[in-house]
Amino acid sequence: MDIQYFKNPNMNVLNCTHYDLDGVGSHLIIKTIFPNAKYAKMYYGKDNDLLTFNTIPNKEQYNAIIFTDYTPATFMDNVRATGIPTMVLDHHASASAFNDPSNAIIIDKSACGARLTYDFYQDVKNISHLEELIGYIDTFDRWVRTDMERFEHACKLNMLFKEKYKLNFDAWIEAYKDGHTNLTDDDIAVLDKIENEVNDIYNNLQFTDLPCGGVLTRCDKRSTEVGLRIQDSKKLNRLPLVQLLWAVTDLLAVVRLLMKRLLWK
Ligand SMILES: [Mn+2]
Repeated sequence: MDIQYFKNPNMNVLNCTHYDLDGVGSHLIIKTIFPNAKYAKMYYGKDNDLLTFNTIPNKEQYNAIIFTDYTPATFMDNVRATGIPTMVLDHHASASAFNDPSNAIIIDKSACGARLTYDFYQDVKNISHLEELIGYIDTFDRWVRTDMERFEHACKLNMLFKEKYKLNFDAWIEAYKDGHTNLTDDDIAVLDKIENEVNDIYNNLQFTDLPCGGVLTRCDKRSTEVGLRIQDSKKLNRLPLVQLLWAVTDLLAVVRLLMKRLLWK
C-alpha cells in the first residue's frame, strides 16, 4: 500500500481517533485536510472499541480509514476485513510492535498523534496556522516538563477541552480551527474557578505518614491536578519518597498500599 494514497484530499475519510486532546487535535488536522471527514472516538482500555467500529454505518462509502493517536491492536483483522485502505498514525509504546510503514502503519514515539498527523499532511495543504496549537498538544500529551511555563499552558488547554468543551469534539474543533493558543477572558474565568476548587481540596487533604517514607492521602475529585500540586509542593519534597494514592473507597486505598509494599520487598 503506497502511503501517498492517503494524501488525496478528495477522498471520503473515516477518522477513528483517541478520545482525548491529542485525538481531537489529530482530528482537527484530518478535518482541515478532508472537510467532510467523519470521526469515531476510540477508548483504549475499554472493550467497546471493536463494537464502536463494527457499528459505524455505511463504511463502504469511505475511501480510507485513518486511525490517529490510536492503534486497533485488538481488532486489526476486523479493520482489514472491510477491504478499505487503512492508515495508522500513532505513538503509543504499547503499539510499537505494529509499526509497519510499508502497510501504512506508522508507530512513532517521538511525537504525539496530532503532531504525526500534522507532519504527514503539511505538504498537502497549508496548515501552518495549526502548528503552535499542535505543539502545545504534544507538550501536554507526552508530558514534556522541560519548560514549566509551556507545560502549564499546555495543561490549561487540556483543562479547557475537558471542562469548557466537555470533551465535545465538534465544539472544540469549531473553537480551535483558527489554531489560537491564547486564553480568552472566558477561558481564564473557567480556569480560575477550577483552580479555586483544587486549592480547596489541596488545603483540606489529610496526610498519613507511611513506614516506607511516603505519605497516604485520599482525593476523590480532581486527583490529577491535586497530585501535581502535591508533587510540586515544598512541604512534601523533604520526604524521601512521596507515595500518592487516591481512591474511590478506603478499601481500594488499602489494597493498593499493600500491593505497593509487597512490590518493594
Ligand atoms: Mn497521544
